[in-house]
This record gives sequence, structure tokens and C-alpha cells, in this order.
Amino acid sequence: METSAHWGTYLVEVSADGRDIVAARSPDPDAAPAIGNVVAGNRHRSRVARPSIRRGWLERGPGPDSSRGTGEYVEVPWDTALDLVARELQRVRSGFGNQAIFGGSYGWGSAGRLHHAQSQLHRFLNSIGGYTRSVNDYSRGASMVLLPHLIGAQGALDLRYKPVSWADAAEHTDLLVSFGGVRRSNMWVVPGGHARHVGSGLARAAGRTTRVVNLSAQRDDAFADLDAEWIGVMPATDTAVMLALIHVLVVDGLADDEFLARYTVGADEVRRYVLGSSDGIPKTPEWASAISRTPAEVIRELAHRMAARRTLVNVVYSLQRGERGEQPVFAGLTLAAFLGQIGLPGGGFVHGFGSMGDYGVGVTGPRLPTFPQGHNPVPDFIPCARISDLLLNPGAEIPYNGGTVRFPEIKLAYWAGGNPFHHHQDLRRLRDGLSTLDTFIVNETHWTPTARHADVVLPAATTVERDDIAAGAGDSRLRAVPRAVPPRGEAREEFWIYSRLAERMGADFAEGLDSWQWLRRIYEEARSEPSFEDFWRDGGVDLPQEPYRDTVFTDFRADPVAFPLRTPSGRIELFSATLASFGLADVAGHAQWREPTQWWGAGGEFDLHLLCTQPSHRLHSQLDMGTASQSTKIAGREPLRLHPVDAAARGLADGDLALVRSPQGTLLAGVLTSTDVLPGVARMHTGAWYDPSAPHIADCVNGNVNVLTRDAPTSTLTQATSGAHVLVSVTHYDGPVPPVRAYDPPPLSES
Ligand SMILES: Nc1nc2c(c(=O)[nH]1)N[C@H]1C(S)=C(S)[C@@H](COP(=O)(O)OP(=O)(O)OC[C@H]3O[C@@H](n4cnc5c(=O)[nH]c(N)nc54)[C@H](O)[C@@H]3O)O[C@H]1N2
Ligand SMILES: Nc1nc2c(c(=O)[nH]1)N[C@H]1C(S)=C(S)[C@@H](COP(=O)(O)OP(=O)(O)OC[C@H]3O[C@@H](n4cnc5c(=O)[nH]c(N)nc54)[C@H](O)[C@@H]3O)O[C@H]1N2
Ligand SMILES: [Mo]
Repeated sequence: METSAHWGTYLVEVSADGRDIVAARSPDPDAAPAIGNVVAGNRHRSRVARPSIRRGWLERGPGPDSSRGTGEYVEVPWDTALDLVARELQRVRSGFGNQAIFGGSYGWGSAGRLHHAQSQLHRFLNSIGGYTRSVNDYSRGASMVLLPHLIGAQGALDLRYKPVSWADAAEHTDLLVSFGGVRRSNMWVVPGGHARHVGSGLARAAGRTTRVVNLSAQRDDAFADLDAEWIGVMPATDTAVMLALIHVLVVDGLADDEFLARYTVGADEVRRYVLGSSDGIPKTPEWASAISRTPAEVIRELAHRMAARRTLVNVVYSLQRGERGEQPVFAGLTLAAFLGQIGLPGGGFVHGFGSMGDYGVGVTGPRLPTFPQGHNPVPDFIPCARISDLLLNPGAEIPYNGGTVRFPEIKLAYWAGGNPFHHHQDLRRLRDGLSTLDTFIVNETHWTPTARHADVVLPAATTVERDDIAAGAGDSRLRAVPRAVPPRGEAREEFWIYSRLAERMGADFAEGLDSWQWLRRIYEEARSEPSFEDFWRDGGVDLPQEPYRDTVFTDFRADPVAFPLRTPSGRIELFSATLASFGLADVAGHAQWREPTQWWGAGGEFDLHLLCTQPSHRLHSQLDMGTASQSTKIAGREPLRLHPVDAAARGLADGDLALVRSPQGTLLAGVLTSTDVLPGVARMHTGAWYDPSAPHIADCVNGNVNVLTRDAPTSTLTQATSGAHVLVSVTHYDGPVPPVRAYDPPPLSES
């Protein structure tokens, strides 16, 4: 039977009694290893089997509680749990107003179009009067705020959905200069899943005709088939290299002044800045080399190569998940503008080659079925990465995108389809934030650390346990995703949960339909043929593969007056008067280098720069207990990869346990040495489940990087996560070895 996840479409085999998934496989040679997590994960002891209430909350009632995350749960019948939740929502709503409910929000959940956890939760909360919401995402939260100022909101959207395609690159691009490489493992994931993995195949094809240059701290950020040239750049210093490339273009007469004059505003401010006339510091390759450790000659020579050929500048998402994360995006776009190839086939700027499997597939898709969320009358919102700030500082105001956001007082958070103990930074601080709540409700498939901090945990069915429809942007097929096995234990579809809650609260969530009728409805609202019956019987319908011909900038290049960008000037804003008018201390009108606190030049005790990257063998934290994910662990924990020279200096060898420290916290990791990473840099994947079971040894003994990261925003403009980078110190751990308890359910008793 076929099923679909964000990590792809694959086949599952069901046991003879029909209850269990016993095998999962894909014939696709580019299939994601994460498929290998599903069999063990779907029936794992960490599944939430019954509605569960934290004993402390059950006995003492709602209220702030710093013991969340410890203690036992009482399993109760569904009716009891739903009554409690409905009554508590009613108490908060009538006593404090709907803005006191945080519609927790962020998270990748599962891939279906109907059983999309957040759409379901948001529709339910809207049906009872709304909630405080979050905006933007953890993926490219800084770019989402910055780019509309530079290329217009539509341009920023088009850059995501209609970028220069891999096919354009294969045909036209001579040189792909990629800051952050092109990671094959990241292309295994597509939001919504794809029928076939095409991203890495398209990248491989482009690699045959296009010279790829990987500017990164890791050699294997560009996957082997691309035969890329590696230029080492210390993390968080790319902006300096980009400015130096512009400096060379200007000084050596290689900048495209005609393009700059016709299509951009602000090139003069940039020229003055890179030449040093505005701040006394010429941004020469020698200057950048002292910051990035990239040899000056290499920078100079690269600038000349870029100007001589059709060149595409790529900035991967991770660069903007750091302090002042908007700057490498701003500088990358500025560099492409100085080359003057924006809007030419295969030239200009892209922001996401190698970050997602659907980026650059080159196909526009039809409208996909969507579950309507209704209307939220509550105006309050936060940029999503400010969740701890919200909970810890009710009433406070923060700057955001030139305005201010005021934090309402939150009494109750309801989370579904996301794992803040995976996605958020500084978990100690997050725990403090969650302890301020009166009530924390979580729908989960598994006893994740987030579920273990909740007061009420409602067990949700997984993708293989319900009927759904799946497709991603630019997909080749809209798929029927039939239920393969019954829900585990007493798990239910969230549709069922919200229908029952809404009934209790006198609200209308379901409009009198059951989930199967809704499946038909959202299908029929999006398509008239084939009929829903035929679609379901055939297991799906092929979608037209209409290639788009480049991009945001093609029409604009042809005629910037007839097709202006939707910026104040109608052009690309290399200097944005709007940004400058905000008067922010940390973001100017043009791209700038300023020293972050998290970089090698900071010096001091925390002497390794840790990259926190996307995990190859799972999606974020999902199914970390699964076979594929566990196969990557070292000494039973998340690996810490570092250069052999750095390992030797600390007395570390492959397979050892390391204690990793930052000012925020400590963790245990398994040591893996590699010359694919620059000296001074270390790498851990995100997504190991938080394990605080031996606090005398470390805050997390399983290797969740977010005990180390800082809860500091990218900037006062964007307020996004800076979790990709943190400075750490690493020592050999030779104490008693604590067991990993992250995947054990909490103590449970029956009511
Ligand atoms: N330090 C650091 N941290 C990072 C990043 C980084 O670079 N560095 N990257 C960030 C990025 S880009 C992202 S996108 C985030 C991802 O953060 P998340 O999206 O929060 O991470 P997931 O592990 O995918 O969480 C999804 C949760 O939904 C649950 N789930 C699955 N299906 C269902 C369902 O049907 N219903 C319900 N109710 N639950 C379901 C899963 O069990 C899982 O716990 O992490 C961010 N965190
Ligand atoms: N297998 C798998 N694939 C995924 C995901 C997953 O969980 N698993 N998550 C998906 C999601 S939600 C997202 S948002 C994307 C994220 O996509 P990205 O943000 O592109 O992914 P990362 O792996 O965080 O970073 C890619 C590379 O950037 C490099 N890098 C980090 N910081 C810097 C820097 O300052 N300068 C330079 N030059 N390079 C740097 C790192 O070496 C890293 O290997 O991935 C998606 N793909
Ligand atoms: Mo993401």
C-alpha cells in the first residue's frame, strides 16, 4: 500500500492481522533514509496510547507550575479528557478573552491535506473565537521579513515558488556559487511530500554542465555527484566574503553599472560602503580573509570568474538562521545585482537550492485541496521564534519589521503538529516559559518532550492510520493516502477530537460532515475531474507538469517600467529607504558586515563554532527512535562531528563520549571525526529527543542541540531564530554513562 510523508511517497506492508506496519520501502534510488524509521516508530512504546492528564494538574487544577516536564500522568477515558479540555478552554475564554489562548502553532506535523494538524487546530480555535497566533517560520523567518523590502512581497513569494529552476541552471548556468553548499540530504524533504524524488536528480543533471562552488565550513555540503569545488568559509562570516566579492567587482571595473542604474536603487551607497568611504574600512579580500579565513586570492579570483560567465548565486536557508541572519541574504542579492545577471536565464540569485527537494523543480502546479481554517478575530500575534519571550514577558513590547509587537498575557497554549523542544532554542528558558501557563494542551502521536511538558495529552492517529490526500508544490501526482492500519491504542483523528470539543462548547467545527465527507469536499472544491470515487480507486491523479520559464525577474528585466517590482521604487532596493527609516541599531538600509557574538573571532572559552544542521536520517525530531535515525548514533547519542586536529587537542577519538557546553546548557554527544569540516568548527544535527533524566551529568544526555543554542533573535527587524549557530566548548566525558530515557513514556497510571 502506498503512503506519503514529507520525506516522500513509499510502500508499506501490513501484518497478516492487519494491525501493524511490518515493512516500508521505496524502489526509488533517491528515496529518503527516513522511510526506515516508520516501522519501529509507528508501534513504538513511545506512542501515546490513551488520553493522559498530568497528575499535578489533575489534582491541583490549572495554574503556573515549574514541575512541568517531570511527574506522572493519569490515563483517562476520552469523555473525561474532552470534558476537562472543553471546560478549561471555556474558563480561559470567558475569564481572560481569546487572546489568552496561544494557538501553538509552529511545526511540520504530517503531510496530508486534510489531517494537517495546524489547519485543524486553527480551524477549531477560530470556531471558538480565535487565538493568539504566530507568523513566519523557523526555516527562513529572517528572509520572509527582509526580502519584501528589497524585491517586493510578490517577488519574495516568487523566489520561493518560481525560482530559477535546476533545469535552467543545467542549460544556462556556467557557475553556481553556493553559500552553504547543496546538501543532498536536505533535498530528501519536501513540504507535503512529492510522488517521486526529483530534486537531487535535477541537481545532479545540473552538476554535469555547471561548475559548482561550495562556500561552506563543510566539504560535503555539496553532495559528491556535483564534483564541487570547496572554498572554506568560517560560519556566520559569509557577508564579509560577499562584500569583498563586490569590492573586487567595483575596483576591477567588473560591476554591471548599466544594470545597477536601470534596475536597482542604492548601488552608490553600497559602492561607498565597500570602498570604505562611508566607514573608513575598505571591504577588500584581505579584510574579508581575516574574518572568514578564506584566502584573499581565492576571493579575488572567484570574483573574476563570476563576472566572466553566466553565474547564479545561491544562499541556502541556514545562513539566515543566525545573528543578523538577514545580512547574507541581503549581501547575496546585492552581489548578484552587481554582476548584472538577474533576470537572465540561469543567472542572478536563488535562495534555497539544496535546502528543500521542491526548490527549483521548475513546475507550476494546480490548486491543491485545502482544509479551510476559518477566520481569527484576535489581532495578537508573535513572530514564531519569540515563544519564550511571549510567555516570560506578558505586556512587553518588541520591535518587529519597523513596528512593535505587544505580548498579550497567555493562560493556555494548545499545540498540535509541532515540537517546540525540537524547534526552539535555549530549552531551559523554554521550560521556564511553559511553567508560566495555567494549562498546556498537546495533541501528539508520541510522548515527545513537548507532550511530557503538557497537562493534557490527547493521542493523535498517524498518517498511516487515517485516509488523506497528499501533494507538494510542483508535484507530479495528487495522491490518495489510504489508511493502512487502525490507530494505535485509543488514538483518534484530530478531526474527531475537535468535532467533539466543539460540540461541547456550542461551536461548529465539522459543519455536519465526518472526515471522509470532508475529504471528498476539499477534493471536489479543488477539482472537477476525475470524480472523487475514480481518484480514490486509482490511488491518485497525475498532475500537469507545466514548466515555468524563469522567474521573478524575467519580465522586470525586459521592461522595468511596465513590470515594476512591488517595492517603493519599483526596482531592486540595494539601499532601502524604508529599512533605513526604521532607525534600527542592528539593520541599516544596505547590506552590512557587523561582528556577531557567535563566531570564531569572539575568542574565549567557547572555542568551537557548532553548526546545528538538519538531520539526514529523519525529519527534524520525528521518529528519532526509528531504525534509520538510531543507525546514525554514536555511543547511543547524537554525533558531534569535528576535525581530527580539534579532537586530538581535546583527547577525543571516534566513538568517545563528549561533554558539550555553552552558556545555555550542556549535553552528551558521540564523537565522530572528519576532515570534511574546517578546524574550529563542529557539527551536530538537530532532532535528538531532549533527555533531562540525568541533570547532574548534563542538561540533555541524548544530544539535543537546543539545550546549547541561544534564544536570541536574528535582529530587531526580523525577530527570527538564530539557532543554526552557537559557540561551545568540548571536553572528553569519562564519568558514569547514563542510559538514554528519552524514548520511554512517562510514568502512567489509570484513573
Ligand atoms: N538549533 C536549531 N533548531 C532548529 C533549526 C536549526 O537549524 N537549528 N531548524 C528549525 C527548522 S528549519 C524547523 S522547520 C523546525 C522544525 O520543528 P518542528 O516542525 O516542530 O519539528 P518536528 O520534529 O517535525 O515536529 C513535528 C511534531 O508533530 C508530531 N506529529 C506528526 N504527525 C502529527 C499529527 O498528525 N498530529 C499531531 N498532533 N502531531 C503530529 C510529531 O510527532 C512531532 O513531534 O526546527 C527548527 N529548529
Ligand atoms: N533530511 C532532512 N531534510 C530536511 C529537513 C530535515 O529535517 N531532514 N528539514 C527541512 C527544513 S524544515 C528546512 S527549513 C531545510 C533547511 O535547509 P538548510 O537551512 O539549507 O539546511 P541546514 O542543514 O541547516 O544547512 C545546510 C548547510 O549550511 C551550512 N551552513 C550553516 N551555517 C552556515 C554559514 O553561516 N555559512 C555557510 N556558508 N554555510 C553554513 C551547514 O554546513 C549545513 O550543512 O531543510 C529541509 N530538509
Ligand atoms: Mo524548516
